[in-house]
Amino acid sequence: MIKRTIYSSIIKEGLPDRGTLLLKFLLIWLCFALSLKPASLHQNIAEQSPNFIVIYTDDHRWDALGKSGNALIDTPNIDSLANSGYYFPNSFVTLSICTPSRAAFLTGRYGSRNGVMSQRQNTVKRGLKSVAHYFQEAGYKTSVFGKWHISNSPESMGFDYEYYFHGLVPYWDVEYTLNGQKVKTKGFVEDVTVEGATDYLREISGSNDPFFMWLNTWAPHMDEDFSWPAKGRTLTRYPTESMPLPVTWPPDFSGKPQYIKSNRPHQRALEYGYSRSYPLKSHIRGYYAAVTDMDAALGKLFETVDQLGLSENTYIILMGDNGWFMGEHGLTSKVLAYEESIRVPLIVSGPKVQSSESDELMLNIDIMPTALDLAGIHIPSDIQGKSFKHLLGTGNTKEGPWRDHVFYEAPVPVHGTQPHYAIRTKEWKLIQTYDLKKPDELIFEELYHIASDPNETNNLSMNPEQKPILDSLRVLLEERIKKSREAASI
Ligand SMILES: [Ca+2]
Repeated sequence: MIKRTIYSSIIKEGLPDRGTLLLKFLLIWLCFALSLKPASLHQNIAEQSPNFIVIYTDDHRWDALGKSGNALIDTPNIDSLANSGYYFPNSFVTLSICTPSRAAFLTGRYGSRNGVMSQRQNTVKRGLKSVAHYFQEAGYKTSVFGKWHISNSPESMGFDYEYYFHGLVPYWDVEYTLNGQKVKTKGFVEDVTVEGATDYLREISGSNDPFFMWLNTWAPHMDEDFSWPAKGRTLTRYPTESMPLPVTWPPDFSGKPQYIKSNRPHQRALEYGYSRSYPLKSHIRGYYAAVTDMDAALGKLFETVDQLGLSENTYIILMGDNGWFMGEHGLTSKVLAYEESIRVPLIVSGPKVQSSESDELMLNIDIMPTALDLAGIHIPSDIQGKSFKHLLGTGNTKEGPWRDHVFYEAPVPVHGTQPHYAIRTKEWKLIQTYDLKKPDELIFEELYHIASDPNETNNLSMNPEQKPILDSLRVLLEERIKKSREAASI
């Protein structure tokens, strides 16, 4: 078009002398350069693909975070991420245990669809692509750091760089695998993981390729000796006597399925000494200290992202893989469908993400479609999670209402649980427990009014006044259970 303008001006005015022609040409070239350079720069920035760092914290319950209102725990770096980004305090996992939660995140699907429903059923179904595959195909550098806990290899799940350890390890001097080679390390596991990730970021920061990084912490999961050997100076910040005891301690098992009393969920807590306050407080102290040490390590990661000038074009998404009972209802561990187990932190920070908070119900399977959506990559139609890009203030705000409930499935007995499922709305929760030997036979129901009873102390399932809400939640839950069972049998 520019060339055509020059040519037509020459035709119109006849052939000028060489000096005039040269001057005219230079003037036109100058106008061309001045008018187009800023536009093309702007275009480059707009077209630049965003980077992603997804942080999966291990056994990190939603309220082990300063931002959640917990005044005792120190998490300044994650709080700062939450304050600069979007915080979702009503976030849940599809199944509250490490291996299935990771498979759900990777595939955007429930365990009944992706094949991973316990530590033993730990292989993602053949042919299912992970979120990393989609980013890899879109030209992204894909990497994974820290804990890996499914039987499929990182490489087979779409990661082209790996620095990981598998499953249960100590907190200190962990052996990692770096792109297929065993590597001995010294120091606190989260410091080592973050150092690996920041070294990698420095290495690739000069590249034009965008990156998708999945960083998995190990803390605050218990170590292989069932303790939390955090740093000494961190432990001193949490005097054992000051640790808070749960509202639901000592436990009252009325209104709860009685098997949890005699099986591992409660028996293991007794082994830890939770019938007395001091051993329980001592565990809470260790857990809090481990969260604080993990937070400090993540602070170094955030600092490096800033130093490398990546902040403006990098989304940081942080989520817990599942929660953890700290004596609530006389329990330890996870899996069961109570809040402490299934509710986790979720934070999204990044380009154009508003500093805000939403009480919408989110799931770990939403991360995959949301990240793909933010990157402008096509979301596969059979993904069960939903993109919440429009909630972040970055795009379409005209989409319809968000989901009004989340479904939870734990059909395979894990750590002494029986098959159970739940529906959680903003106000209510219905849990159905099924017989161990006859998985179709309903043996117990729990209905909690979460809005007025967040500690799930009063089972309203036998209350005639709540029959209408019980019936409507039953319809929802039983429909979801039917679909889950159908998917699992495929
Ligand atoms: Ca976990």
